[in-house]
Amino acid sequence: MNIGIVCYPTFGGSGVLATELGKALAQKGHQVHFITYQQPVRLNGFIPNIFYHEVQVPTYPLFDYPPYETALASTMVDVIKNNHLDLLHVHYAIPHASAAYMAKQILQKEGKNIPVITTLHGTDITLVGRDKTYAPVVAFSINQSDAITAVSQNLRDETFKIFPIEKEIEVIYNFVDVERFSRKPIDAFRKVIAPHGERILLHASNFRKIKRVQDVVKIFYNVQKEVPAKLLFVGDGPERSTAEDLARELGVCDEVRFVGKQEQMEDILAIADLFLLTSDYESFGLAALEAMASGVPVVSTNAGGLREINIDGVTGFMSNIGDVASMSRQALEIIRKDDVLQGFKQRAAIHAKQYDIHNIVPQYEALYSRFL
Ligand code: GMT
Repeated sequence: MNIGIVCYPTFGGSGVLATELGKALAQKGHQVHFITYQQPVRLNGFIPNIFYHEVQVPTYPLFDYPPYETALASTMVDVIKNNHLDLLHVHYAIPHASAAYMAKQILQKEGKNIPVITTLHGTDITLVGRDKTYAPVVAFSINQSDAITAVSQNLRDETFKIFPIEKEIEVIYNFVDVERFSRKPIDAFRKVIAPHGERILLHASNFRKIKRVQDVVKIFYNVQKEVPAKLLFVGDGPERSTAEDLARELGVCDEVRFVGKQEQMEDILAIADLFLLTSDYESFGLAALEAMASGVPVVSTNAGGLREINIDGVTGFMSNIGDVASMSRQALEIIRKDDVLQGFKQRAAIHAKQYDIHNIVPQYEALYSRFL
């Protein structure tokens, strides 16, 4: 098949998932065309049947806001026509679903039908998408898609609650390349972070408000009082300085390290003992799944789709949003004793296998086949 993928090229989960999907499809022999404004972060190295088309957004003195959506729709039309694409798979509804609708209409006038599949990822529905500045366009363009998928049952249900959706939404869970994330820890790296064998706690995100990174610092503060530990923060974003300030205020900033945005998550996860995800909402929590695939148990909130992937008492624990005391107790229960920690690690790794790339990618291929 000849597939167009539209996504955000950044470190966010939707872009990561879309890029990994494209790479997996290319490995299976499909031609994949990425259409976005920047080379996706996980699209590294040369793969012969992957093509990258950059959306150029020319500026003009009249434009206070250069019209990206128009440039994207025009690029879609160009790429679809010149590369004979069979279908377009857009990730994250805003503005990808409406740009795809526009491209579809333009091509229809020229006698070409291009099926559009929209995958909903989370905040495009539950946070940004429902805002009245976007909602009518989001609802309309989702309804115009030939197929709609959501990355968890929770997100599917939320979408039906928030928007008057007229079509079925299929759940295709996010996936992880289990083999890639089953790395052995690099001892030298572990020693740099935890020179005295301290437990390593980890949080990775875009540091937006919804992630409640202050809760991560508070949990770590409680944990390190009882068990020697270090905290690694991966990623960057608006709340990073809040987390730094709090770590300083609580006197733990020497035990906390911010390593910024990282591409080699598998090497970092390989040295971690516990992943913390304290979000107000996660449609899925891809970062938590990558942690589990690396054999790292997860202490998280029970928000949104996290209930579907983190199994309480098996792969980690869950608590109500903001219940720092409970999450601190749970973290300690997991990391205090070696044998308990090993049990959680093993079960997390086993559980992640059901979301392996080899199980999920064929579900997308089956969906695509329906439109050919
Ligand atoms: O977590 C974010 O804020 C980034 C966001 C994105 O669109 O990149 O992530 C969303 O999509 C991921 C991939 O499907 C999910 O794993 C995340 O749970 C989801 N984030 C939220 O729902 C807040």
